[in-house]
Amino acid sequence: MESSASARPVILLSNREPYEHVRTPAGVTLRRPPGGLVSALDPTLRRTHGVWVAWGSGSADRETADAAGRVAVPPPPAEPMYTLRRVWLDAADVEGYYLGFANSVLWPLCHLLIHHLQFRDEEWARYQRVNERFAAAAREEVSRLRRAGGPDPTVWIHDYHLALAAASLRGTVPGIFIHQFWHIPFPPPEILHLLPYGVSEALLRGLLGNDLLAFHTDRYAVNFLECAAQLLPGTTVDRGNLTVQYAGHVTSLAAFPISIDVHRFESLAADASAAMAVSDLRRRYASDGRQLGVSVDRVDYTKGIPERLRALDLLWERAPELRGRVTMLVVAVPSRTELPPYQALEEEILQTVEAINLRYGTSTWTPIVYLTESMPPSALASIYRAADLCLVSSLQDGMNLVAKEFIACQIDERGVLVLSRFTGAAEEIDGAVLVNPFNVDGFVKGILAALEMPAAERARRMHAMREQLRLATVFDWLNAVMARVDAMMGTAVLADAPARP
Ligand code: GDG
Repeated sequence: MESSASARPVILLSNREPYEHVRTPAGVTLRRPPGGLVSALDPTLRRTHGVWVAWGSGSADRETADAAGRVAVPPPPAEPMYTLRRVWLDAADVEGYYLGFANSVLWPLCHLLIHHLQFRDEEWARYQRVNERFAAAAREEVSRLRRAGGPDPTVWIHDYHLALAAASLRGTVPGIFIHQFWHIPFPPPEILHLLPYGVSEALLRGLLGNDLLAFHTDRYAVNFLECAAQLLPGTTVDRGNLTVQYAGHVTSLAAFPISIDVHRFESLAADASAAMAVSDLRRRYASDGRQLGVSVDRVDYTKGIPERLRALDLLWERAPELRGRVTMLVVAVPSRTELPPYQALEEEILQTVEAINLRYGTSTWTPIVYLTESMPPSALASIYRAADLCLVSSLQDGMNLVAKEFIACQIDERGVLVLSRFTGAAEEIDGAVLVNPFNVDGFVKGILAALEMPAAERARRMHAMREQLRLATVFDWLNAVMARVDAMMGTAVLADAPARP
């Protein structure tokens, strides 16, 4: 249907770009971020010949784009299908907008880890300016597409880096449908209230520029609604319908739990080379009845990595008979390494791993195998498939895709998922062993329950989780968002139509 949102060009705004050009000794090469989100959104942009507006972060991004920062993607030899519009940030922008306000204010605040919160006026000012620049780029792209004729585009903004873009666009591009997906938790009012006067209001006003504002769970949507009700004078909220009215405009709130490309992970795990890697991993780490535990994270204080290591330490201290019975493969890829809390965390993890290995390790057993190199998805899939248990211990996590990747790759249905109850995934998935990472004794009990779980019970739970996941892939998520946009645009058109006699 020509007028449906799914047929309209999408102008997508996100901090990270889907194609990055980097200069290497061998010349300019193209890099694609490994995440499932880009692979899910890319087909939508291709199908609708849309525009992706993002920070041009690659070292060769400028020389591969035109004067306005546009580059047709996918690049040759593939047939170009949509436009990547790069937004240029200088070092001070990256410092203030990205490392500063986005990752040292909004990130800790939304994850309720407020001792990491570092607010600075200059960074807030940069954040505002960069958001304005993203909005200006999107505005130009809307005008360009409108001049070219065809159906009107919709604008889809992603995440906490761009909290102010929607209101800026709404004020200057009338009649455009704008929606945003917030990938991390949204905090309750007393936490958002910790921001200086004016800042929380500005953030709420920015997000209320959206027609639809979506989160992973109802809980985050309700938190947003309560923040608007309590912290932004002049709002009218409807708790039943999850809407917020402000300055004559209504924003609908919704929950769409994100997922992964389940089929891709299943295929990677079932591949012949994966089968070889799995036998190799099991021979090395899980022979003679020994179990293999895994964890995969970006090194981030929200992921509860030290808490996980402390629980393992306590497990081996209290149950000496389990020494040598389980090996833990910890994949922890450094991220945001420019920021001091992330550097300190990396150091803390390394020291704790070394101390545990020194305390319990023997000539034939290393308790924790610590891997910090980013690995290709095929290697991850083998690790997930080989594992007897997977530990996800986030202190707070919007969704957590690792939990879903583990389930998808468990094609032998031998593994147990030990999952923090503070993840969006825990609110959706039925069949994991839920733990509270702040309660070390309970966490140890959870790991013990997983280690001792009989094979039949493991298979039953994993089978159920795999079935559930197959019905909720990232494409289902995408379709659900688009269907909601369609429904809302249909409603808007009907509301504007003259009354029939
Ligand atoms: C945010 C929210 C929400 C990790 N190491 C490697 C690697 N990874 C991949 C994993 C997974 C991804 O990184 C991490 O995703 P998460 O969902 O766990 O966490 P965030 O990065 O914090 O993502 C989160 C998500 O947005 C989506 O909305 O679920 O709550 O915080 O896909 O596999 N991938 C590869 N090699 C590695 O070494 N290839």
